Amino acid sequence: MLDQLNAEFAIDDAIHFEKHSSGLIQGKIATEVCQGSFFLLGGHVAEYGLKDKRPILFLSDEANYEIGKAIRGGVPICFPWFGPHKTDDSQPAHGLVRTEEWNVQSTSFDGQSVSIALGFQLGQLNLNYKIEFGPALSMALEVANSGPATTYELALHTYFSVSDVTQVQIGGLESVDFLDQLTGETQMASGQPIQFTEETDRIYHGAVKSLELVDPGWQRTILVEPINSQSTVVWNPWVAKAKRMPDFGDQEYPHMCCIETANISPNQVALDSGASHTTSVVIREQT
Ligand code: TA6
Repeated sequence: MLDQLNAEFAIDDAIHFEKHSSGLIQGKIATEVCQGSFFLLGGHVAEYGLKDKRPILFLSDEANYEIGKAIRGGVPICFPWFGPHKTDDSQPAHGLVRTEEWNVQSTSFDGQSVSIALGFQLGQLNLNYKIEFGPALSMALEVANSGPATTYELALHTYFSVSDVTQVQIGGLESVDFLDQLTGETQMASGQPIQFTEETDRIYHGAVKSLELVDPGWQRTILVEPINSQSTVVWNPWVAKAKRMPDFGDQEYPHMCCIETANISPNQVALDSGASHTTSVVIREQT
């Protein structure tokens, strides 16, 4: 399979496929502007950073790499539901597609950016995932419905690498109300940038044009531009939850936070028969 993938989709030194130490197939990207990688498992973007600069995405040293399990870090895809299943607790958290192998549909290279299209068919829903590794990381997940009208939730569950989570600020959500997932209560807009002082697990409901993750420790700002997203999730597990996650180091929580581009109930996506919807995000280091 690896030889066939490289024969069909590898491009010079820009993108090729290799077997990860776990045996999973990994796409590796290296260009004049950036480096990155993704796994066929879960259509999972795992790494991204500008050339010769710190990684922008976080990847746990304790992550699992096996079919049937989600990789801890990078950008897991939560679909067709977010979080626990609403009615059937025998179902896995965050849906059915982040633990299955996706297929490669196309690759291209324009001299600066590498574009990859991955696909997954989940019943009547055809997922077409366009990823671009370049001066920015852009991810666009189109869902096309070939069956009766239906609804779904989706999250591009992006893990960001930070110097010290107690020092960072997230701007852009100051005027948006949020559901505190830890208490189940809806909180009014804070009017302030988000800072982390404890376990934080919030779903902000409302479209935003752009967010900024300001990291004074590494003197950088990461810009996050959601498109067709009505929900944003902000998460850090902090001390106790970090200890409860076997695929996450106890001392990793200070070095990450999640800003997730999503459409989550009551902002789930409703798709008529024959319709499609694309949820996208563009992530770039501010220069
Ligand atoms: O996005 C935040 C969240 O829903 C948290 O509640 C936490 O469970 C996190 O996702 C990770 O979930 P996972 O199933 O990947 O361990």
